[in-house]
Amino acid sequence: MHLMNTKHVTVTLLSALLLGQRYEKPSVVKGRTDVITVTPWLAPVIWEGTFNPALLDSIYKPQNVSIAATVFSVGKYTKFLKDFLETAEQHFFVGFNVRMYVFTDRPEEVPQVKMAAGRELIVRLVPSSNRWQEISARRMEIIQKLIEEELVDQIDYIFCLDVDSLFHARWGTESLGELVAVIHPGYFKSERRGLDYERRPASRACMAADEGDFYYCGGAFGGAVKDVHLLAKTCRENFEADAKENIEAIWQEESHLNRYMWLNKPSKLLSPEYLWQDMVPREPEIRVVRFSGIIKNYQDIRPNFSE
Ligand code: UD2
Repeated sequence: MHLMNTKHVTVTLLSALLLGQRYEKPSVVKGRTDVITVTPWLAPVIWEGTFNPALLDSIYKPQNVSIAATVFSVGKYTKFLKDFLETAEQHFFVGFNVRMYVFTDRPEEVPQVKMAAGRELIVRLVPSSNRWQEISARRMEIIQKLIEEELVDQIDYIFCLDVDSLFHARWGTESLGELVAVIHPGYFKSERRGLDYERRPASRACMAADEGDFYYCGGAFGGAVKDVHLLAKTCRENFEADAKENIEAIWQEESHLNRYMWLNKPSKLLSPEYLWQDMVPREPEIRVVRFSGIIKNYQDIRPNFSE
């Protein structure tokens, strides 16, 4: 962390000062009116048109923030890595210190991707599994350990991302916050009863009919490393306690994450621009797709398709 040289910091501070004089004055009456930009607990919701990227970067640059990202690529999912990593280089925190962690059981299949200065690709071996549900859910345990063993006190923020996805446009400093959740593209206009939470009281992920703010993605979440550590640890413990009682939440760790975010409100929400799904038709509120899940043939890539 804080690796930038003095010349870089000076240039950055100068550009921040210049920018301070140049950008358009914010209006108190103009802005997005087709979507909410703040939640009832006063967390901002980030959409295109709600922020000035250059201004935000000029605020964060002098702080020399560092960002880790985790991506799991187990079994046949290694085939998604090249496009994921190459597009991350084009759009994900460009110009900032980034550590990209790839967790895989097939390190020999990790492509060589040229990383820009200040950005590092780190490959870690994880066991394979013949259940996709386990691969997906076990991410919480690995993220918890990663933070404990090497990120805490070294890295400021972390984002945990699905690999079968591509970046198409900027994902940057506007997304930084203590606890950050992405509103799921499949449910962003749904009523409570339409949100696909775990509903069985036997599970620790259970949400009652009168609970829930939004349905959040398991495929992208993040925040300050300490906050994400608590989230990962809690979801892992609840998932494991459920498993001991032979219950697995409907959407594994995503269901537990949703329960966690209900009890511990995210401090920043990212609109579905930050994890769209290519198979979902675009909605008028989505002016930019920044990151999206590609259409995949589950039968070809999952170790256990039929379950
Ligand atoms: C959703 C969520 C996902 C997870 C899952 C429920 C989104 C966009 N995706 O996606 O995050 O919550 O539901 O468990 O919110 N993986 C492998 N190898 C495998 C299987 C999975 O590496 O054999 C990893 C990989 O990083 C993948 C992720 O786990 O992106 C999630 O698995 P998925 O994409 O198959 O799950 P999906 O599409 O149901």
